[in-house]
Amino acid sequence: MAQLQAYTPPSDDGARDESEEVSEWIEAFDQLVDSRNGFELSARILQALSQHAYDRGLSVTSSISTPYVNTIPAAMEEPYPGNRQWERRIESWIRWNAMAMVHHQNKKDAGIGGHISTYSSLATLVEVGFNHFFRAQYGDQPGDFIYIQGHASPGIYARAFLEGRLTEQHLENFRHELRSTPGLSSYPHPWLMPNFWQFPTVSMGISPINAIYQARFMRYLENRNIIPRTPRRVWAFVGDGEMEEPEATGSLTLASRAQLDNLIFVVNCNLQRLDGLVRGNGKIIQELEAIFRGAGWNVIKVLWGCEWDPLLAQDRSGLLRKRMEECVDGEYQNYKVRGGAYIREQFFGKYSELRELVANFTDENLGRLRYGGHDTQKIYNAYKHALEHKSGPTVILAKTVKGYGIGSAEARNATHQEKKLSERDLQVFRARFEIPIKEEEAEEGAFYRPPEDCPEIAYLKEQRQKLGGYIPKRSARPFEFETPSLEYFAEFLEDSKQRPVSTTMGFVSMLRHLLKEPKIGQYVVPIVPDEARTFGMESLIRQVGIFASQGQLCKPYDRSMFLYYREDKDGQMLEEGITEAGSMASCTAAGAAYCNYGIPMIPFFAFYSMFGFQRIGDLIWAFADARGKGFLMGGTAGRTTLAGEGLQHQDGHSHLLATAVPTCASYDPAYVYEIAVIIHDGIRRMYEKKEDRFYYITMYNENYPMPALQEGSREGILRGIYKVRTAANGKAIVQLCGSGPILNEALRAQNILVHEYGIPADVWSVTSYSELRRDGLEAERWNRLHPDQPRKRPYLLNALDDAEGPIVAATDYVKLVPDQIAHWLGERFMVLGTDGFGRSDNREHLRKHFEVNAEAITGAALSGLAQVGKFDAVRARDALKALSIDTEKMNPLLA
Ligand SMILES: Cc1ncc(C[n+]2csc(CCOP(=O)(O)OP(=O)(O)O)c2C)c(N)n1
Ligand SMILES: [Mg+2]
Repeated sequence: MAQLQAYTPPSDDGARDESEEVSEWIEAFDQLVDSRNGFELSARILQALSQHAYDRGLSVTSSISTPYVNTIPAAMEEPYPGNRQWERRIESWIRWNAMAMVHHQNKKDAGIGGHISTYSSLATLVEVGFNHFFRAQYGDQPGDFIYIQGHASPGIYARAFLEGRLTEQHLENFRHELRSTPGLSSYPHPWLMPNFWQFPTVSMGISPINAIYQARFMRYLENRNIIPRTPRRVWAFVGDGEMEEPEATGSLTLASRAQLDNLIFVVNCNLQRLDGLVRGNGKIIQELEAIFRGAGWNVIKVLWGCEWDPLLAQDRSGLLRKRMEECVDGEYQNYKVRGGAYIREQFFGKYSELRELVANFTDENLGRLRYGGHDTQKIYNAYKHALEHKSGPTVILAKTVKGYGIGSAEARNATHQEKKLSERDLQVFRARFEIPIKEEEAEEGAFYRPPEDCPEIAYLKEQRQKLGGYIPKRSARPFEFETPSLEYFAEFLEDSKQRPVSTTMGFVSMLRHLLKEPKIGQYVVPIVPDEARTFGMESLIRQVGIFASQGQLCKPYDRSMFLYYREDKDGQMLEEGITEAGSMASCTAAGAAYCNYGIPMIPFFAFYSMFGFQRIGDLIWAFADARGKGFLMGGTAGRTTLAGEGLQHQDGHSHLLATAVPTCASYDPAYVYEIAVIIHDGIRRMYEKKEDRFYYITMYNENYPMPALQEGSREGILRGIYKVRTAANGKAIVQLCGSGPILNEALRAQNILVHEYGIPADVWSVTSYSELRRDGLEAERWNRLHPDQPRKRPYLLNALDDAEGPIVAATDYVKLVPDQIAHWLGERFMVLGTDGFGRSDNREHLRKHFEVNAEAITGAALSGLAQVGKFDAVRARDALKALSIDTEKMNPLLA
């Protein structure tokens, strides 16, 4: 079994020839390995030797990547347990149907798209999983979670077709989701196929990070005894190109730190991405190995198929290994594109000894030397090892060919974009995979449906039965849920007794209180990306502890203090460190747990609002696709309320981004009781009423006395607008709207207007412009579609009812946020907002700069009144001066 690595002696002329000495050492070592228990023993001895060499001052750096051969030597493999012949046929039929689905649709509807080459490289990797590994359930517990490369969806549909779960009509309607018959979505989207897909994966990098945090969240639920511990695994099939995304590698060390042996990555290393090679001048597999090993993962390389085993066994000189090592991916691509004769010349031909090694091979046979990722035996053994590996995650780096089996497109740079096959390619495909359909049918790209009673289909079904059923499958597991009554939040509905507090403080107390709720407290998951102290959440750390998979391995220095930094095996809080992306992935695992585990976990993910939607918007989009529930809490919100921090920190637009997510209800509350009402109702709607939605709520760090909830305001708070202070002296002739702390500026403006200018104004708190807009658009749509029916009126107009005069809306967000309702208010509506880059200064100066302070609101109200002839224009001009408004100053938009 022992192999000599090609050894290069030092180039020095006078140096002795060391190769013999090296051979002797290797031989002795081989004897040790071959002795009884020698395998483990020799590994330990090597380690001890390496430590000793280091102590003696020798610089023996241990390489982070291993030779370019399979990690599991052939001699250690177990035989394949399945019926290879049937499995090969099944796989071939799936390959054909997957290809036909895309081909077909693009012939019918040019440009509709779809992918052939990704699945053709992935097929064997997933088929071995479907036939032997992926469990659909563990007793009454959910089974494995499988994240599949999004672009491989046709293959997954094609399998479900053979399983009898999808009909031919489904396949006919791949990417035709808007027809009267059932359609199939382009990629895995739980929103679109809620009974099929569990995890959205198609945006590159989202799947790897979500898979890691899913596996971690599984441990969290187990450690907290919310679900029983099972051997359940998270499998993530990802592309080698996809691994370039920062999200894909950014959280790898968490997986090893948290010892996630429930996590298996399979990287489909077809060496190519969309445009061409991932690493043409290097080797992506070696690079990935180094990254994963460096991050503490167990790495299994599956590079070479069984045909290579005898060649490697004869490679006494190590030249074959050397050749494998020295070729870069660009050359490996060449071999696949150009075929056997080229391989003989360029790969083996470089060394006469290697040319000799394959002298008996025909060119055709050389062309058929498979890579490991297409060899069931190699894949099976890799998966088996991965399952047996304890105390950490495993990655399988499987070498494959992109476009495998697709005649003229195999391994070519353009293969990713291949949508239609030529007649010739279809025939080649048919012949190569022995598809039992007629030539004419093949030309059409017809689907192949095997007879229901053929042994292959019986086998396929039986294998799935043994593993607990079909997968992927999304089924909303039923759960009981009772929302606590609003009285449970009573203390937050009262005033703060003149004590100045911030909405953030109010929220944190509410969260602490909710965590103690006897029934649902256990389901609450506070998540922070290293911002607990920023939000005053440190008391939570002590109250519920931070989840640490191994507990706290040291006695913290502050142990004697009341609020010490408590980490625990069953800690309830997820302190993710500085990773908003990771925190969002945790939020995603928690927010979809109601479905994946049947447990109504309620995430509260609190983050710096500037680093939320703007930074991790795509993860939030995927969260919505996954029908995620929970609360995103944007802290230190507002471009002028977060004082001092300046341009990169002051958020004035997250609400705009949140508005675009269909299932996200975004609120910008001014008072603690508003937050209490919104959270209470949110919990009820999401978990009791089972609505698939989530909330974005901004919270601020400005302290001011909080008033109490007034009777009759609840509906307005939830729907987006309600009156907080009616004009004291007579009927208001101008309306002032404020959100968040800017509501205080509106209230101050109300005083100035009445005391300095004798103008009565009403003040409204607008908790959500986007909810108002959605409601308005809904009414409008209904009216448009039902011209003969009585017209519906948007809630906004009902709320404002006979409110008179100009309406001035001031926000700590950009003007487009209030502008969402401009449409219904016409010229009456005047908007003040914080468009432009932030500045480091205090609130007073920031609000003056952005023209959202009480003076700016007063000035706008007077201007507006002057325009409609209700206030003298010259007096208005003078008022602006009196209010210290610099009318000639540069627009803050570009200042
Ligand atoms: C975030 C993101 N950027 C770009 C794309 C477009 N895209 C789709 S597939 C692909 C290449 C994928 O390469 P790889 O991950 O190696 O998968 P393969 O198809 O080779 O298996 C790209 C860039 C995307 N889906 N998501
Ligand atoms: Mg690839």
